[in-house]
Amino acid sequence: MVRKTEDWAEILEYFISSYPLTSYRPVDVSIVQDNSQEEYLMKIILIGDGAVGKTSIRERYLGHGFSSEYLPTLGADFTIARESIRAKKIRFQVWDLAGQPKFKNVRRMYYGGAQAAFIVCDVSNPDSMTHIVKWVSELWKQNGRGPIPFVILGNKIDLRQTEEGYIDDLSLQRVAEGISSVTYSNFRFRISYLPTSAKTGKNITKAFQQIALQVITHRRYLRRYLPEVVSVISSENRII
Ligand SMILES: Nc1nc2c(ncn2[C@@H]2O[C@H](COP(=O)(O)OP(=O)(O)OP(=O)(O)O)[C@@H](O)[C@H]2O)c(=O)[nH]1
Ligand SMILES: [Mg+2]
Repeated sequence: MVRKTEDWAEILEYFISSYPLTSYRPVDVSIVQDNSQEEYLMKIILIGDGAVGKTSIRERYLGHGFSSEYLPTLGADFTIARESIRAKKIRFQVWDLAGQPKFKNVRRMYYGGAQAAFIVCDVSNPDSMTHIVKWVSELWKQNGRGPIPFVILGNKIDLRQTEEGYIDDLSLQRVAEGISSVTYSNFRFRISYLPTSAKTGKNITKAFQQIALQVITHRRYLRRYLPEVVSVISSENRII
């Protein structure tokens, strides 16, 4: 049976009680900018339950195609990827974390300094959606900066043609909107949702472009309203 998303009121309460506005003081939200090339470095992490397709999304994004074999990530994998968006050059540090519960302790080591995350669920696995809140909590607790933006990806949409019991886009859209109403009023960033398929490539590039925009917009806001928490570091590691 597909579990629906009626419990979001409860989950949103949890967000508010865990992170009241007054508690929001990230230590640093720097983006490293290499002046000569005007390149922004962003640390992005991929999280979500085991087997939802995080590694497949990363591989597809890097142009490495798709494999139907499941090789669980052990701990974390790291790659660099370049993106260009609105005349800005972005260099992503993409950290693909292991989703299996047994890697929880190892995983914690890789959150530090992340600017944003993809929280991936598998539209054919309703549990992966109900676990979104668990991942948000881990993300915000472990990254060292407090509440940071994320994009929810509903992956494996290609399976919808062949399987029953999938999660529909509207449910995930509602989850993102529900969380957004809280994050926007408290922290001035919104959460977005995108349906993806690592198998067909649907929305994979768009997802990375969207997350870059989210980081840039959030940083702009913080720079204006909380300038003490924002720094831009040049390629020589000088704060500029
Ligand atoms: N049909 C379909 N299968 C997918 C898609 N993405 C991933 N898969 C399959 O799902 C399985 C798990 O994919 P992975 O990318 O290894 O999952 P993961 O989230 O990295 O898993 P962990 O590393 O254990 O956390 C593999 O068999 C993939 O081929 C997709 O978009 N469509
Ligand atoms: Mg993996």
